[in-house]
Amino acid sequence: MKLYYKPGACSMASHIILNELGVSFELDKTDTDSNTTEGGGDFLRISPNGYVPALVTNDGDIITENPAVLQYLADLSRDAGLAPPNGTLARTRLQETLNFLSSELHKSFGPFFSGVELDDARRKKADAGVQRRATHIERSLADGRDFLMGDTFTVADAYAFVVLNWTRFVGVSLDAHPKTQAYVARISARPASIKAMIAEGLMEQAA
Ligand SMILES: N[C@@H](CCC(=O)N[C@@H](CS)C(=O)NCC(=O)O)C(=O)O
Repeated sequence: MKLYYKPGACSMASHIILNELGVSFELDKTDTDSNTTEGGGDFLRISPNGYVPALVTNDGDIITENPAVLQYLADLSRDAGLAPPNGTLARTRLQETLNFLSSELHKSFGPFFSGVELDDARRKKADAGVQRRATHIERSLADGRDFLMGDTFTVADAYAFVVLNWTRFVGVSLDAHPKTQAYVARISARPASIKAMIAEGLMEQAA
């Protein structure tokens, strides 16, 4: 398998899951401005919409869109328990959460990454958008659960972690969401997350 990624971008969720699975895979660093990749390909031939993640499977199929890539990876190993079985209510709940992460939480960061300098009013509005979605995460964790779907780590946690971690880079505070802060620290400390962050240059290898 090959994962097209950008350092620290949403594609890092799939990178974390590949590490969790312990399967062999290649990475190809992508520049979505020039649509080129370190491997030398024309990225638009891989992902015509020009964004990561894009996963090339061992059979040569190309999968895009975070919720689809993450569920494809989870379904490679029932034993890894990264998603409940298809056809169950628990799987529908996971899909509900992945859709929230993709279309609500992830997209609420759009203004910060638009390339346009945000004036105070726009920054405040963008911050409020993230806070509103973080409130939903905080509510989901209110019963003391360790992970978004309950007691078990799933692909939703990798995606939520990567997106919530962007708050550190864009200057959004999670202080109003203490359970969410602890959750981010918890997922960040997983060996698979640390390995992905080191490989993508977000973290230094411990001496
Ligand atoms: N709907 C897509 C959105 C993916 C996305 O927003 N990718 C960002 C990185 S987090 C990207 O590659 N942006 C570059 C661009 O849009 O040019 C998904 O869920 O996979």
